[in-house]
Amino acid sequence: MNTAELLVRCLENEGVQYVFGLPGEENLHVLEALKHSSIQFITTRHEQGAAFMADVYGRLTGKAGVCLSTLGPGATNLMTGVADANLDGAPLVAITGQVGTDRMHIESHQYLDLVAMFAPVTKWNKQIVRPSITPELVRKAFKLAQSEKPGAVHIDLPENIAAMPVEGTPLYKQNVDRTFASFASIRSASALISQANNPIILVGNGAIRAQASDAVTQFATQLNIPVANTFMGKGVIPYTHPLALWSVGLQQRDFINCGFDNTDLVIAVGYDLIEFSPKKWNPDSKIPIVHIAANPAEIDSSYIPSVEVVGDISDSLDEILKVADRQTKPNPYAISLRSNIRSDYEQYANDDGFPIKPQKIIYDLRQVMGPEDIVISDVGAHKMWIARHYHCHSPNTCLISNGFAAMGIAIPGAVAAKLVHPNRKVVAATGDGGFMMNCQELETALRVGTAFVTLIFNDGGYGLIEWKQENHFGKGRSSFVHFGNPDFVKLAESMGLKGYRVEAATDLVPILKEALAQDVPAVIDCPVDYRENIRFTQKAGELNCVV
Ligand SMILES: Cc1ncc(C[n+]2csc(CCOP(=O)(O)OP(=O)(O)O)c2C)c(N)n1
Ligand SMILES: [Mg+2]
Repeated sequence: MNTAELLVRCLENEGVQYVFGLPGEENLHVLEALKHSSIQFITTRHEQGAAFMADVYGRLTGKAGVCLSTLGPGATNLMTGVADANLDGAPLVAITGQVGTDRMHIESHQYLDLVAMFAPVTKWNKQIVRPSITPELVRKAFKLAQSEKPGAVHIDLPENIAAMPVEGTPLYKQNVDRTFASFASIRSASALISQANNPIILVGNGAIRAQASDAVTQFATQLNIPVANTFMGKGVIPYTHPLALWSVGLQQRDFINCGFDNTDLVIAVGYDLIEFSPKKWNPDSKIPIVHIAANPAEIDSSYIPSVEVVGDISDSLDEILKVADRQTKPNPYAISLRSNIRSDYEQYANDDGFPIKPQKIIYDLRQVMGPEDIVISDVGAHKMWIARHYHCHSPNTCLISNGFAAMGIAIPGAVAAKLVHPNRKVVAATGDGGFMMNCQELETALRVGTAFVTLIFNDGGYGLIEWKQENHFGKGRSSFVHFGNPDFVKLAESMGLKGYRVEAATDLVPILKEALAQDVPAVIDCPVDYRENIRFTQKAGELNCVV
């Protein structure tokens, strides 16, 4: 056995199903070992695609997604997806090839110090400097990647070490016990929650990672406290629940911000500050906070919890419920807020404007998707609209990158989602800019048999940036954001995919239905009316929170 084979045995021991990657001369031994393993290697068309696939696989399963590249240029290409996983709290293990240890000290073809390069975008990373350390190193990599808060780790394997003979077996995987919050913190939290007149629950991706959505729903229902979720907390409570206030986190104010203006206690559950700065909802640091999470609170001058309940989230919520004593009358303000948010959403149901308003595109998308089907959003103006208008029945059914927020994640992410859930419908919702960053992975999708739909919000530009420029400098005063597009239908067809073009608002639902029924990946070119962006800014500016 050589080191590469031992590495692959260790990956099998970790339960790895897929390695996403792109071959190179420096990882021949690893590829050879993978060929003789139970692991399926998914060859991608760009290393970034491989990393995004591993990223979304990790987010959906809680198990580290694994991606692989060669040294130098392969590794630099991999980095964006690795960074995305790290800042989004998705468990990921990146493996790079490397020159032999005999030529790292001199100027060497394609050599970059990859341990130094990946250090800022990972939780931990190391080079395999000796064959015999492989089992410990791999076990440590997976343990760190998958433990709270999950993220990316990186293993660098020099080619001469990969080929060296070695003896060894993978390490036993210990079960990590859940940790529970102290009674003192449960009691203090219960007292604050019992006394508050107008509390609001703010849920983040930590609650999704901890699979605490049933506990959150029960907690909110029993204590009658409204729930807002961050973009990455979607589905934690069904959007149809009478206490669901849907998503919060836009840069500008929205109805939901009125809820935070009028609260006297925020109960933050699995809330990651990276997504939505507390400065946006607690600028004067006056709102008392109860922090309920697996880890202690991050430091932020606007986030100084009165009490930190640190431990298993579901257990903490159940324990607080046993002690908390609140009158169970629904809060009339929260109810009226919900009704405003809902009617704003419903008003686009029959909008027939063309190009189609983003609110209507998303309304229609929700109509054709089942409760467990999955939308992967890319990054841009469409993401903001998806965050605001696409609502979920259950967790991990609308994935948004809101920690690193890298464009180009949707198509590779959809490949991973379809591999994890082959029986669910999957839609990659993307801007035309993000589409052109990783559309090459549609060939991967066709080859590996992941038939999902790519829905392009076509505005001929970097819409979100145009929106920001107009917010900043005034209407019509944007620069460097427009571009031309290929014929997306022909592009899809040239790749052996199905292509559709939306030509009227009423086309979208039938096209979506037909596209979702295909057994090959399908691409829908949907013109979008982004005049709604600046209209929304104006409306939000006029927002008056009446209590
Ligand atoms: C890789 C990367 N590059 C640049 C950005 C900055 N950025 C955020 S949104 C955006 C525009 C996105 O354009 P498009 O994909 O067409 O979506 P739209 O905003 O038009 O809906 C840009 C350039 C980013 N987030 N990620
Ligand atoms: Mg665009």
